Amino acid sequence: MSQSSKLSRPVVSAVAQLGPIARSDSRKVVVDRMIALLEEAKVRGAELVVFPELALTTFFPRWYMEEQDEIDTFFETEMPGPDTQAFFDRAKELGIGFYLGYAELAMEGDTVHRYNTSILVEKSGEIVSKYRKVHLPGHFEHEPWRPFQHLEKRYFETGDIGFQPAKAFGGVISMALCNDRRWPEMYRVNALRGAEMLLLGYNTPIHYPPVPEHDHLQGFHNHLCMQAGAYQNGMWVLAAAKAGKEEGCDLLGQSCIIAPTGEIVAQASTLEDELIVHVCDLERTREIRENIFNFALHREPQHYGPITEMKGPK
Ligand code: CDT
Repeated sequence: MSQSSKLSRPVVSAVAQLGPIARSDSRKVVVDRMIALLEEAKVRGAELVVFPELALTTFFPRWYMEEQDEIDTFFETEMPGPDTQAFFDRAKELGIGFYLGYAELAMEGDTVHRYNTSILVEKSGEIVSKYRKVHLPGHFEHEPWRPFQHLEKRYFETGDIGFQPAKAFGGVISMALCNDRRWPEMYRVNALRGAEMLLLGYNTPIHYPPVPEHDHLQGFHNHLCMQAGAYQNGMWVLAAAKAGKEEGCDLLGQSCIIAPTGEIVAQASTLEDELIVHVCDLERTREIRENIFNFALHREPQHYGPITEMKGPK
């Protein structure tokens, strides 16, 4: 045991994987399922529950839609709003905080913005931070050759907040959404800003139409990038999937909790609504950060210029 591991800052944390959500499912149907998971989390002692990306609806970027009114039915104009207030209320009654992903329609003056968003809510019910997805995957235009679309680039703007960890749950907590987990810069920026735990939700189709020869690697790549991000930055990573066959599209499960050593310490074993729980000691970040990845001692940022100066290779 290292000296630092004698200290303990536990956060009893849960990841709430959701099974498929039908296009016809109302917000109430989904919120009721999520409340059931909150209640299970309470019984199992959790104080923080992580829900998936775009948790309140089916993963709508799989369809090309021309009518903005139709697209906007998948967005929330307020949070909490009439459909989500019951969820906030129940979480507060239970004394549980949560991470929730949803499609956000934000008005700035007369301008409408649409983001793929997550919020972090403390046990008190207060929204302590908001994140808007930075790495939007997929394509802008309708591509009828695909068996399903991935139109995040069309339906959302790139997030304008960046990576801003917040003080919460007795530590420093950051957020990301789905495709962000594949980008090492996301973990490093959050770690440099002091994040000890990263929360993220995802919707990952097993079939990747542009490179189908990688379909059998979806599960491997999912864990590979998050385990590497956890270890190389000495942070906990908690990842919640929307899983299973949703409107004919198979979505990856494998929701998990990863320790700062890169080890998976809990993993979902179904493609349905499922809760996994682990006591995450935030002091365990020190095993890594004071040793192998002691940033202040070992980083050499004078050699990292292209990371921020260049978008791609010249
Ligand atoms: N939602 C999301 O970001 N999904 C992507 C799918 C692969 S890119 C089309 C992901 O990175 O899992």
